[in-house]
Amino acid sequence: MTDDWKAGLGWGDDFAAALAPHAEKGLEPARVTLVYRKQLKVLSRRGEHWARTGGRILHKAESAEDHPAVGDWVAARVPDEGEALVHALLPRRSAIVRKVAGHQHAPQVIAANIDFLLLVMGLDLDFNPRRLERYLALSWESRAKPVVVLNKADVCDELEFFLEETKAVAPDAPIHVVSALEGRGLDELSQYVGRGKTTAFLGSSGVGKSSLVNRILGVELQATGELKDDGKGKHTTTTRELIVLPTGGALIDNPGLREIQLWDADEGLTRAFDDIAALGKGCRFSDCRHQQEPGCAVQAALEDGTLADDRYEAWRQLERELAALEKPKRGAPETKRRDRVGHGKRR
Ligand SMILES: Nc1nc2c(ncn2[C@@H]2O[C@H](COP(=O)(O)OP(=O)(O)O)[C@@H](O)[C@H]2O)c(=O)[nH]1
Ligand SMILES: [Mg+2]
Ligand SMILES: [Zn+2]
Repeated sequence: MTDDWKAGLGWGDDFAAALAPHAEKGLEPARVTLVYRKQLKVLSRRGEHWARTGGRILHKAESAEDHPAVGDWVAARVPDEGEALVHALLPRRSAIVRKVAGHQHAPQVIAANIDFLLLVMGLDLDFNPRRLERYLALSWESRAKPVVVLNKADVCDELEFFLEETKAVAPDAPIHVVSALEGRGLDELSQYVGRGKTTAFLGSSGVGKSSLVNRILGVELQATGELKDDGKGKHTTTTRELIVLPTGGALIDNPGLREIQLWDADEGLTRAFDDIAALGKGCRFSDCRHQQEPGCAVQAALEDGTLADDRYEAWRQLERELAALEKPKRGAPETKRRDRVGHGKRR
């Protein structure tokens, strides 16, 4: 492979600068395509092959966030054959982080260096503005650009209604109404996929993520499924893998995450609910929590109907979730709040 493989995957000056000190020691750039416990698959000048996380990373890691995740660019020792050894993570342009599933109190990086996060909802029973708010908070926090995709337009008689509902929840993100089945609106999506870009598809199982991927690429790359009675797709994508496109660029057809629990997403929440944030500027107290405080502009907006009750309740719910994360339970390991994405120049 020529050096071109990196550019096709979004390599840029930021990563080159971060790699420089490692390159002096003979390390090379590679991109993580798959994580399976301590075993990694990476893409390097050699193509795709196995790699291991080096001891230095494991020892220095303060949390799981410091371990390689799918999409990470790393500095690695790459032998001509056999396993590579990953020595360092290059600062991330973006990181999608959620709370690990279950009771454990810890962050988990779902994917790194994603440029566009396509938030897919079905215009059938799947449509749920509350879930979209959660996705948006996750996206804004991650620094990946959210794009709302309303799929299955072919089964929907009330497109205008759903579009208005979506705009109310996602005023700052582009919204596309598409049908993977009929091929409608797919041209609009191709701007987010391709050479130099990394794209992730997020959405419940059965909303048509794999169908969209296949239609956009024009090849049957991913298995798709008929809906079962419970509304779930049959062939659910189970591994989170960075798929390198023949045209350059990469994508992740995410498994349907059953539930997204936010982690440390204060900024993302503020951005996802910027209507409430804007109202809050008019509150009498600057630390107003918009509950019972006198002179609360948010409560006033609720009363005169400019702010919808369910929107306010959704914000409260997510805010409570984040507040609960701030106070680890007694005995839980200390987790530090800190900046997890690099501040390199964004493209
Ligand atoms: N009517 C309709 N069905 C679709 C559309 N896109 C996908 N489907 C169907 O929805 C089911 C789940 O699709 P799939 O791509 O596997 O969803 P995924 O779980 O999100 O990857 C399959 O039976 C698809 O044929 C669409 O635009 N319209
Ligand atoms: Mg799928
Ligand atoms: Zn207030």
